Amino acid sequence: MRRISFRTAGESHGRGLVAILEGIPAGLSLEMERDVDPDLRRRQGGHGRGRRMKIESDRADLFSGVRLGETLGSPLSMVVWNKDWENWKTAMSALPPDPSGNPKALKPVYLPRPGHADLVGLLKYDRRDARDILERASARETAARVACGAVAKKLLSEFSIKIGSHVLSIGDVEATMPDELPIDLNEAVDASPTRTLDAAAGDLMVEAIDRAGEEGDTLGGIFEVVTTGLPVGLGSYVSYDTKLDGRLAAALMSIPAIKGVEIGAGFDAARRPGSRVHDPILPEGAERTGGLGRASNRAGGLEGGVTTGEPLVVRAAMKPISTLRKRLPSVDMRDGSVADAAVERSDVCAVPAAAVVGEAMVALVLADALLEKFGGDSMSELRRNFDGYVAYLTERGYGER
Ligand code: EPS
Repeated sequence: MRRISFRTAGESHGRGLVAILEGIPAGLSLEMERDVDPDLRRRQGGHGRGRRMKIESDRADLFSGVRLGETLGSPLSMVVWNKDWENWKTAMSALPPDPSGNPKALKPVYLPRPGHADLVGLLKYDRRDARDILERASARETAARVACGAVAKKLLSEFSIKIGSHVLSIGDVEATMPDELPIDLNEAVDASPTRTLDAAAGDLMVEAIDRAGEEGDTLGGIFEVVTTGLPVGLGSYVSYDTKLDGRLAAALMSIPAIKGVEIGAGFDAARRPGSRVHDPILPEGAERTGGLGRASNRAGGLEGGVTTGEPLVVRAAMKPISTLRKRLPSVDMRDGSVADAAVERSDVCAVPAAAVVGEAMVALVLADALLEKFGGDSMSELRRNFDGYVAYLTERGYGER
């Protein structure tokens, strides 16, 4: 990211998650309760979440960057406190352990879970206790990302750019998609326990999650993030690292457990002839698409790594969570003996929550691309630059230039 950058810190059962977000222009109206906390709540939901989500009620505690309801242009810092910290003060203490204390109170983990970062982390960082690894590798970190993403979303919403998500499949249960997506995607799916548009498939997803839970297993799935209102021209084809496809894919792949990303028709485009992939250009369309339109949107809103102004459609595939009560073979890292992997409290399925994290990552990439194209230290400057470009698109016309 060039214009926007963020960093998170914090362990799953430490005091809390910290987020620092830089690059938001001055003058953005921002209130945590109104603009950030609702997304933190949405991230906590979904059928298949574990007991931890009953302990937490995540909200963002703002430390800096906003005065009297508006951003200052300075770094924003936010903390999401972990309520569970109260139960982990001994195990997660920053102080050296009490030699006379009970070693079990430190909640060590010696049996790495296949699929988690436990084993690679133990070897890479030369630790004995996998708790040193899993506390940071935990997907709890995504709460801090969602806080940053919510601010990016607020910035984008000032330009009528809206981001929503929905779940396409969980395990082998696939939702059937309507021909047209609802205008407010989140409003349509947030009440569904699996955040899916197909109610019948949603019921089957709930059943599949319950069955997996009873069997001590876990389930992954696929979610889609859709952004509307984008102007043509964000991102660029000129260099590998300016292409928006790559920037979006990297951002989504950085979410824990994401193993695949598709844009538009994605992998399916590889199976079709070009005539059934590319989107015919039509001589009429919206202001933000330069007065031109498309007969279809199989490109998913990107051509040459640049936004076309059609809805941006990205999908991500999440593998099943790696903590299994149906334990897989592992090795005891104290003596090398064969033993079943450790079981930590965890979720059976977190695909609906991952979709909310996906929205956050897409928002951060798009806010970055928006500021890269239009610049501006203040919202008014950004607005002037944006409006000037849209005016150019409207007036551009055809023929000799
Ligand atoms: C999570 C918090 C964690 C897990 C989950 C995500 O809480 P705890 O470990 O206390 O149950 O529920 O983390 C994982 C699935 C993982 O593999 O690390 C959260 O806030 O999203």
